[in-house]
Amino acid sequence: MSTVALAGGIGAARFLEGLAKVIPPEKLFIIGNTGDDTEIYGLHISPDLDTVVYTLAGLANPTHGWGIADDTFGCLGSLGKLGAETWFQLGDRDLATHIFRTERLRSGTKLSTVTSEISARLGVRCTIRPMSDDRVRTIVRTPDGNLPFQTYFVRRRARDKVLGVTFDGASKARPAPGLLQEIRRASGIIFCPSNPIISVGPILAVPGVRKALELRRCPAVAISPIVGGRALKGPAADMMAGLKLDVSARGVAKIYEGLVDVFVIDREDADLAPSIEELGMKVLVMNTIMSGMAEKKALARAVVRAIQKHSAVA
Ligand code: FO1
Repeated sequence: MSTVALAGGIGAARFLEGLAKVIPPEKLFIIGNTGDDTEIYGLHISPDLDTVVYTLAGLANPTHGWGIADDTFGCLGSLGKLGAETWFQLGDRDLATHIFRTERLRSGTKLSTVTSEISARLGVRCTIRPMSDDRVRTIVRTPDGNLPFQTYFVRRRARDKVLGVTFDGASKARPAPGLLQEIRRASGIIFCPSNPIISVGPILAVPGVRKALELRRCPAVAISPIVGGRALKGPAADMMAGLKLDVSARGVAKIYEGLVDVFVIDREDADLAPSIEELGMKVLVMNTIMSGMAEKKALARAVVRAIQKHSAVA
């Protein structure tokens, strides 16, 4: 039996780094968001999958959280001189991953297989599975029109007002191989501290995933990515405000209503605990700011303990 984790990018990767040190990594099945995948220079980029893989492989750029540490940008510089657009920072070593992935996909290999190949070859012992092998793309509705996620987020620096978010292709996407079975057989389910709208939202939009989580036979624990009304990383707070959602840990808990048994909030938000418990969840209050490995492991240990405790009660 595995622990199944639903993951976006940087926040999830940091948490998973700790988790993979407190449980056997072979028992960790990570479901990754592919809604923010994109095609650049004809290459298939899977930013969230790569962020998780690079982090667990110990290769991630510590400053950005995405990309590879100490990467160089020679290829991007040359592309710029040729007049190509270079708003998406693709490092030379990172490009090798995208070239490898794209070549394998073009030869008919599924994204889930390529992801397993990349992670195994980089020394990652957990399973990292895209939510689907089918194409799903997050589209952000703004006053300037519908923008593909990376255009909204990187090219336009997340400055547009968010009027809505949709997941193009999600309604016809099939869950990746083994994904629903892993959720059904899991000993614990974890919603990583990721953006509930654009990171976990696309995973839940894949037909069958939400239902499997609702029918879970094990405890599910979520960690709030919002602390003190601010996002730990990325545009979650602005997005939630644009969508007229309550920008707080309770707002995140509300999105996960019916899917989660224990909700982890930061000490700073302790006063929200009673109103979150009204949603039918137990609340765990602790430090959720992962400033170093000690904090990552402490948070992971607390989540694992919450799963064990809740399994004993259920
Ligand atoms: N994020 C940025 O803010 N600027 C970039 O130029 C950028 C490049 C990039 C390249 C590869 C990759 O895997 C991720 C990259 N990211 C970049 C991060 C990415 O856009 C976001 O973190 C995720 O899509 C949101 O989870």
